[in-house]
Amino acid sequence: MKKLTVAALLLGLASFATESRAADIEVSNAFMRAAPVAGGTGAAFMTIVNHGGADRLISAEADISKSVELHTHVKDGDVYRMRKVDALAVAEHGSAELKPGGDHIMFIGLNAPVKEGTKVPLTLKFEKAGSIVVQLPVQGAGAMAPAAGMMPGAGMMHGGPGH
Ligand SMILES: [Cu+2]
Repeated sequence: MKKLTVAALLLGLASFATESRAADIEVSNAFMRAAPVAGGTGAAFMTIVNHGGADRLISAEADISKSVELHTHVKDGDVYRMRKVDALAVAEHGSAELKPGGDHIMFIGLNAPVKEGTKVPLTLKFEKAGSIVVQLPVQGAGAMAPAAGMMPGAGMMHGGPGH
C-alpha cells in the first residue's frame, strides 16, 4: 500500500516535470510601470533566473498592445538610447536583470491606459525552455525612481511658529 502511494507520487512528479519545459527558468520581481496614454508605450522589468543550460529570451507577447519588443539601452555619445534586440541571453545557471536604464520589455501601441494596481499577463518565449506566463503587477509610472511631489504639504512649511 505504501509502495503504491510512493510510486504514484513519483509518477505525478515526473509527469509534472515533463509538462513544464520552462522549469529551468524562474522569473521574479516582475512589474510594469503604469502608462496613462492609449496608443503610447509601456515598459516591464524583471529578474530571469536560469537553472539550466544557456538560453535566450526570443520574444514576448501580451494582448495589451499592438506589439511587444525586447529592448536594451546602448550608449550613443553621452546619451543612452533604447534599441530593439532580437533576443536577451540568459547564461547557463545565470540570470538576466531587466531593469530601468537597461534591458527591458517594451509594449508598443497600448490598446488602453495601463492603470496602477492592475495585473497584466505577459508570455515570455525562450529558445530552449519554451513559454512562461508572468503576471505583471502594475506599479506607479515612476516606479524604481524617486517619486517627487508624492507627499502633499511636505517641504512646503516655511518655518512654523515657536521655532
Ligand atoms: Cu524600450
